[in-house]
Amino acid sequence: MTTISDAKVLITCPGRNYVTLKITTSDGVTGIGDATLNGRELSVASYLRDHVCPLLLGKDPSCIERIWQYLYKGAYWRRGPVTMTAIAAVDVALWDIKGKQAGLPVYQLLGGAVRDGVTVYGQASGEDIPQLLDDVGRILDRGFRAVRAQAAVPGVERVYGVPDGGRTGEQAGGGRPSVEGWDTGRYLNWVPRYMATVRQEFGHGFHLLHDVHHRLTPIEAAHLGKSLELFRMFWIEDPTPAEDQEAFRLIRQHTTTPLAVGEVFNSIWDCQYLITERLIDYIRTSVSHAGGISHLRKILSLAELYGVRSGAHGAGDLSPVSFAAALHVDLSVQNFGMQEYMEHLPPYQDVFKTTWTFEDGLMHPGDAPGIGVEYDEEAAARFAYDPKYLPVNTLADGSVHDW
Ligand code: GCO
Ligand code: MG
Repeated sequence: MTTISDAKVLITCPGRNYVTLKITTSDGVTGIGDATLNGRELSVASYLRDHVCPLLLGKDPSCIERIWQYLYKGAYWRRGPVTMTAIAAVDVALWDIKGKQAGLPVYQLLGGAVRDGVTVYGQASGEDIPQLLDDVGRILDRGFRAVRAQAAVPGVERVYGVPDGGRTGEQAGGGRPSVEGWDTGRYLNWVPRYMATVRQEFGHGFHLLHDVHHRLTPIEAAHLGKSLELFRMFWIEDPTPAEDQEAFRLIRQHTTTPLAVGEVFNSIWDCQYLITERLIDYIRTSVSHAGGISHLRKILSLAELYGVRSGAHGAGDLSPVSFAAALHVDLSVQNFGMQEYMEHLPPYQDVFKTTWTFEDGLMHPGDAPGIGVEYDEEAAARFAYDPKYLPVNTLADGSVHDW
């Protein structure tokens, strides 16, 4: 019988930190999974290295669901971002192995493609409205069919989604977490103004999205949703901190702007209420933070019953392995909605050799057996781990606000 003969954790920082689990079988097949949890990387690395890798040795790598249940139920302590990211890394590595053994890309093992390609949204931002418009134009010129728009808010020093120094998607920094400020009133006043100019300038022939990043109260989110209705958003994302799920009922009673949530969720139990009560339109859990391909597929099957579509998180702090895995899932589920694409920062491609393609706004994971990403360990060794934190948000009186 083929068994797992090695499982090791690899940490590298080609532009940003990535943790990768590499599993090797007794007949020499390797598989990789993303274990990156931005700003808390070493806790997942330790969870895997100290508690999971030793348990994998000798197991049959073909039993993906059985190993998943063994790790989930066997730990006794359940859920949480660290546990579920670690389990996800094992799961994706095992799917990668199964694909390579079968000589098939993973999406074929999941039932095959239900669409030609995966619609992804590009990221546009600006320090002011002219800059934002330039950026939206640039993204549309590249062929994207969907754009997320985020602009700086006058009077607020730094705002989520507007890169400092032009490194789109990089928000973590060294030393102690940087402190950003927040002002809900200014934000609520400003967003409809810039969305109006985006639609005036570019029309309605593309999907427009926006990430609120958990910053509003339910009634403020309801107000934002109403004020954006004319601009027909594809979604507004994370309008409120989603621990309070009943809040979405209030938002929904007031607005027809579609709602997306879920990037900080890590299990089907976090999604169940919002889906079954039809309080959201898109569920944004990711492969790598929600238990891997096996678990995400269960979440999306539940969502399909209730007309909720997928919208997987695809920030640059999820490694190319995670992004490729998401493309395989997106291609194979009927209730796909939209995939975020935050384009990894160079020199990531020194370490991660990918096979995905982008054409005319659609992505495809490619037809290489497995996930379609190879990891260059020699190159990875050149980029040492670099501790970084996400920023913290405070209000004018110094109290901490959701970032
Ligand atoms: C998104 C997300 C990210 C997160 C990041 C945190 O929609 O892409 O909100 O930008 O902030 O993944 O590590
Ligand atoms: Mg987000």
